[in-house]
Amino acid sequence: MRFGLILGDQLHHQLATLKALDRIRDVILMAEVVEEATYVAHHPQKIALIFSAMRHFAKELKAEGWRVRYHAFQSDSPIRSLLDFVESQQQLLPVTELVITHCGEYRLQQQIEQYWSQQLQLPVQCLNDERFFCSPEQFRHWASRYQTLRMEYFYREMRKQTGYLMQGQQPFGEQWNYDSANRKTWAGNPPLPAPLHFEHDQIDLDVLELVEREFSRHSGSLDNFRWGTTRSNALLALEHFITHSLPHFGDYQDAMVQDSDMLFHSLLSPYLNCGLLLPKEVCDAAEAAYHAGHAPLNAVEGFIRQILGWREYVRGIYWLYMPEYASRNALQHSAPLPQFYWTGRTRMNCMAECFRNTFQHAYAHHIQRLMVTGNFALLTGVDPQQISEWYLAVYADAYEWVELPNTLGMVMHADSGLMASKPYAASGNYIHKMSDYCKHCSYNVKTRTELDSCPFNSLYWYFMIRNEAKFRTHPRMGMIYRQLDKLKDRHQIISHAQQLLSQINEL
Ligand code: FAD
Ligand code: DLZ
Ligand code: SF4
Repeated sequence: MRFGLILGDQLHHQLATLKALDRIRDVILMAEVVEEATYVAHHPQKIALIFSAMRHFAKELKAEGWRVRYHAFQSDSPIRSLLDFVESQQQLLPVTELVITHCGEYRLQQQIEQYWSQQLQLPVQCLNDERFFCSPEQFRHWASRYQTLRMEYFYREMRKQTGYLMQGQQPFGEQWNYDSANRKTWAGNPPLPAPLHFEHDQIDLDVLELVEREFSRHSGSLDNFRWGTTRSNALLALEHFITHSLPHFGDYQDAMVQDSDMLFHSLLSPYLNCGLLLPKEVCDAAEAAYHAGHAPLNAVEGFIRQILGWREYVRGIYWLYMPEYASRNALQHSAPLPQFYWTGRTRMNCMAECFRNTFQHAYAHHIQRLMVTGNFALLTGVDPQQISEWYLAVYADAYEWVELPNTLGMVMHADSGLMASKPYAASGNYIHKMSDYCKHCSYNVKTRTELDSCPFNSLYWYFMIRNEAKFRTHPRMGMIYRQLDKLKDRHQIISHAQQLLSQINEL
């Protein structure tokens, strides 16, 4: 008899573990455990989504004839970790081997490789995770051929490999990337799709009650929990996105709007990351919408690029450079994370809006993460590990393999430009251009050094001044430094920014 351990982010019926095992002879193990639920202070909605999706998945496996041993969460249980659970089952059943699919996170994969087999006195077989388009080995091979690992070149290879939006070796529309067409602001038209709500069944209700009781000290509210927790609901979410939002996804991809939390984004990342959806079926559905004339090329290309390009690329970077990647800090940032990242209370309206979305829905769309909360952490020199822990905790889709490269590489420029050739630093002007947040803010986005000036403005220039030695000669940043040279209030900017940094929790 073999055990197959299935993790909370491996909830797919075609998982390699299930394909390798025999439903009559072998036993599936699944466990809700303290160690996984608390290695960061996960948003309660993230825990509820994972526990409920795990319970539904276990029920489906049983209905298909699998033998499943499931450990439901108990805070006082002696079973604290996944290893404890495997050990406890080993006492009860004559097991000869443990089979797992490669973990998403380095932390757990290392534990398994380093000591599980020895501690259990059991062979452990680790299978490749076939849910992705590109394996870590394939990515390593791709990376070995390039000096700089730009996403765009990786993406083009993946387009050729999969044939998405391709005519032979050439892209549809003769252009690989329609990003420049995807920068519109949104002022009420076209209307936003109605958000999708899923009825809670008894499993959801039990889990919501459990999470409320056990994890209420974690930041974030359960009140607006509206994630689907089964594969069939995740498929409905996919259909809802393709029908209502995909046609506008491209145009408004970078827009931000007061009180509009999702705009035309898909909200599919939590399902993709926990296994309820496969990236291939999501890209297939988007491409089919293009061929059916339902969505334009800029939208479909933009969407497929996020999944086939960015998502696969960040996973490749993660496995190529871990564990050393996690401690990178090229700009030597060490400031503590401001308290308002956990409370959401700040007078900066753009930040408050992103925090509201985050804590109400365990969600924020990409540009909120990158250009508002991320940009602020970059400008204020927050310790990359602290901001990284925050992103890993607060989103329903957060797993280290995708969160870490986005945070260290895209947001914090902590990997010396490995992922992003220049830092994504921006002043209030960018936020003003891409959103209506500044209209609702008590700070003034037009000034730099007044008492009520937008903090992003002086902090932006102070960041450029602090890092002048690194960036002045950067080929894509020359214009910024030419602008800086023309500023007459450089000294005031420095003292204003220093003043803000000294009382950052008051902003
Ligand atoms: P959409 O805008 O609808 O995009 C479609 C899909 O493309 C997403 O579902 C996602 O699977 C994929 N995608 C888009 N952008 C990225 C990207 N940069 N990297 C990887 N996949 C991408 N995404 C996560 O899935 N988990 C994380 O923990 C995570 N942490 C992030 C941290 C930071 C600091 C930043 C800047 C981005 C992070 N992202 C993360 C990427 C991105 O913000 C989310 O994937 C996206 O906001 C999820 O919302 P959506 O499903 O509505 O995405
Ligand atoms: C994120 C998460 C949480 C909150 N809880 C569990 C759990 O109790 N049991 C489980 O198997 N998985 C959980 N997960 C997902 C794991 O953390 C994830 O599988 C690992 O980080 C490896 O990617
Ligand atoms: Fe944000 Fe500045 Fe605009 Fe206020 S004025 S919303 S702080 S960018």
